[in-house]
Amino acid sequence: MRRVLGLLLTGILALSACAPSAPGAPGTPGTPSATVAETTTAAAPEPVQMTRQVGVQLFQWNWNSIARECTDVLGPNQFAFVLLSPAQEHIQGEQWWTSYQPVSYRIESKLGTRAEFQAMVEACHAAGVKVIADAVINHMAGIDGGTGVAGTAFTHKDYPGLYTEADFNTCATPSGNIENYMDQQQIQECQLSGLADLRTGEPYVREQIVGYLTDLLSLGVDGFRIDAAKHMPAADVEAIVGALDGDPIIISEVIRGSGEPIQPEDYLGAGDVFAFQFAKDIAGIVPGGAVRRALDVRDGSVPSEQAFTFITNHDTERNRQTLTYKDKDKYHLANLLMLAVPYGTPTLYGGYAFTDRDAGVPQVDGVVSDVECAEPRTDAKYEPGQWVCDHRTYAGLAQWVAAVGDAEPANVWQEGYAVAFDRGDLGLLAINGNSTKSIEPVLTTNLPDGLYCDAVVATECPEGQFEVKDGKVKVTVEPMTAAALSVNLRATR
Ligand code: ARE
Ligand code: CA
Repeated sequence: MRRVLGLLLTGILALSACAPSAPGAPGTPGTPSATVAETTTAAAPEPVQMTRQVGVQLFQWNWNSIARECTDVLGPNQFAFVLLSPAQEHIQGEQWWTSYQPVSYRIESKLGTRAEFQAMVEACHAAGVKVIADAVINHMAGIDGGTGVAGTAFTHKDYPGLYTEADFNTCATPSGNIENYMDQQQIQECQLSGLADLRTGEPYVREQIVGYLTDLLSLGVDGFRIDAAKHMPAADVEAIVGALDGDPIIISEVIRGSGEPIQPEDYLGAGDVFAFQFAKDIAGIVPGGAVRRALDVRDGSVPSEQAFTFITNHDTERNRQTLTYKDKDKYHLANLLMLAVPYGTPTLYGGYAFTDRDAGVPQVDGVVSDVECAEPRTDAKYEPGQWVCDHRTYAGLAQWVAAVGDAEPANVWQEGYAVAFDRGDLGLLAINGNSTKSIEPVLTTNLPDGLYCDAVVATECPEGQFEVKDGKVKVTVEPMTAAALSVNLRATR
């Protein structure tokens, strides 16, 4: 999707507030000016056009808060997209996971009203940021019955005006639930944790789902995360997606399980997939420090263009299958590696601190309160419920990724637990996986001569920190972090 996302964005780019980062715009880091021409960078090329690539999952953020984040942070820093939590009506309750128990397809939830949703999409688009909705279409609720947050009364397999018992699968396991992930039929026709399983092969059910997704498209969303895609035959997902207007981004959630009969590759016909194995492999590499290996990590045979990479998501930070904010500098290093390598479309994560796996975010009368980001902490000692806005830490790197685009690694240098490489002649990144020692290599680089700033810590470059001269640059990198140079983050004096 990397390349495609960039192309799809062109329309928005032309219209939107991302113009300040276009070449030659006033105030843009690295914009050539008269003074630059007079100094050593006279021969330097023009700053390159940014191609937005990095996205962020903002878990359990309400629509108003996402609108504000798009305007203030994501748009100005060249983020490509934001991934939402589910928008449809769901069961009542304090837990975060009520979002994943649909009761109707009305766009009214603890995260906001339909009007707020629409306003959020508009704000994000105005900032040049695409909006990916989380589509829960495999199932409805898991509880016996009740009233949804928008007032819809339901029972486990009866949703008035939408689905009746005949629209749900029955299943031969004693519990009616999936008990064996080696059995394709169970995975797709039994209930996932008691969630009423829709007959997604039936025309009527498909029509309702297509109606729900089409409604979200009419509110402007640019694509969908397909929740629990593994639990629907790939052909069903393809048929549903194929019935949608336009060419929305589709990212299927299919967790790679070793030896399982259903794998992410099966869903590439419907669109893209999340690269779970990438996250797990990076989590394996980081503690040992052998960061060079990150350059070779792939998710099975999922091609780069169809892989959405991430370091953690809301499930894996709870079941600890990946690194999380609780892993402090290791988590930081993992995020840096994901952003540094050219494989996949990187998806950062913003959520909240927790000790109880089920604990949701603060609500007032069933409505989630606005996000207030905690001050970033390197010791991860957040109070449960505090918003952890790590994604903001990578604002400079989101711009770095937008600048280097698809350029391949070059001039790869490695020593001990450190690795450095160019991305074409547009950027350079040096990463230090040693937890105690700094590195200070003199690197060979394709970057043009000039004074550069570090995109790991800066979004603007009033004065250069690293000097590239005649294809060489000396960089200093503290333990467990990186230095990132790009042609768009050069000193303007
Ligand atoms: C909650 C309660 C349950 C209760 C249920 C029904 O926790 O005890 O039975 O409600 O009342 C989320 C939460 C669940 C929650 C559910 C509904 O995580 O705890 O259940 O919402 O409220 C599999 C799927 C994968 C799925 C994971 C969780 O393949 O698709 O399980 N991930 C998505 C979302 C989740 C969400 C759902 C799906 C449901 O990201 O957040 O659940 O919409 C191996 C397999 C994997 C398997 C994994 C875990 O690794 O390879 O395929 O993932 O084990 O079982
Ligand atoms: Ca199913």
